Amino acid sequence: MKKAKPTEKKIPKSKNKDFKITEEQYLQLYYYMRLTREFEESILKLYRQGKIVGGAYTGNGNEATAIGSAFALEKQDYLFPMHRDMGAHLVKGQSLRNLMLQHLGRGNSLSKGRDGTGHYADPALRIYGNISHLGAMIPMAAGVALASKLRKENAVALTYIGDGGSNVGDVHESLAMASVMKLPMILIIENNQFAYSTPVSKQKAMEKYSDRAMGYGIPGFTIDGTDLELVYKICKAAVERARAGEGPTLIESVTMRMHGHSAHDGAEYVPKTLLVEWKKKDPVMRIEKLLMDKKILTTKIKEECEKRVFAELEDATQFAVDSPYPPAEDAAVGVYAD
Ligand SMILES: Cc1ncc(C[n+]2csc(CCOP(=O)(O)OP(=O)(O)O)c2C)c(N)n1
Ligand SMILES: [Mg+2]
Repeated sequence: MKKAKPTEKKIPKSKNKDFKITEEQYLQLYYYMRLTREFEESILKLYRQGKIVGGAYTGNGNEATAIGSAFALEKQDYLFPMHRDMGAHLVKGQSLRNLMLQHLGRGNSLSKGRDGTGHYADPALRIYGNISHLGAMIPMAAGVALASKLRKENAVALTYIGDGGSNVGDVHESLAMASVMKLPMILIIENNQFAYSTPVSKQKAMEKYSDRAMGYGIPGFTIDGTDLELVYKICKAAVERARAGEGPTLIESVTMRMHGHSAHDGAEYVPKTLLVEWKKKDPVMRIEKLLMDKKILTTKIKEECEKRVFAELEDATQFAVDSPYPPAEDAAVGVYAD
């Protein structure tokens, strides 16, 4: 039997850019990393105070993947984030107030209090938040990529799926269609070692999730998802390829789900050694160290950034807590088509 060709690993060369990150961009990235981490910590606190009903998810460990990938998009591009990608919402322009209202289920939230977390759509920002049914978002992204191509919008659709969710049939169908039609779509498989309590070793027979790309005839990469620069550069190359009409890219981002599946899950099934190992690669710590080493970040800039993050969070939290729940008589409004 012919040996399978390994998937591509290096960042593809760009005709016109080397994807250099400017100092200003580095500082923006750092701000989004800190904001995302602190926002999700606030969500956990609000959950424990009984102010959030349902689930409270975090992307702790996944911040570089969410932020680095969304940072590669332009305004006209479409984002379909998953439940670990809060940073992507923020980078694409979603306000902290809207995200807080959404999590607290308020009547003036984007889903008008009918759902929480990232379950909303904001067509103006071209953000279509996670659909609960794992896998169902990928055909949406492929469909939008097709519509956008037909409209000659020059836009790209970026979406994500977990290691577990990647096994759902919809994902295969969408990739089959997107690859043959050369749709401007990018799929990031967030391999965070677990799907709820199921480890990846019980989910796949192949070595890497990116090996699947070969079956679709598209480029596939497996990258360290805690490396913000690497995530950004690979995604920028994939965006460029998609925009040039060359079709989709599959990126496996390897990370660790540092918290339980949701706030109720103590994750006792996760070996502690795994968490200790991955803690050393904490993506927020990594970018902070990198920027300190590059002398882009100073103690003063770091403190200013923290002050800004905490002030913005306080404002958003207060605004959401003070906002009303939806009126009971509106429960069925907007649920069915007229
Ligand atoms: C089709 C489907 N099956 C099951 C679920 C319940 N469910 C929600 S999240 C989850 C685990 C997902 O794991 P993974 O895709 O690896 O993403 P992660 O939560 O690890 O980021 C499950 C089983 C669902 N939402 N949709
Ligand atoms: Mg997972």
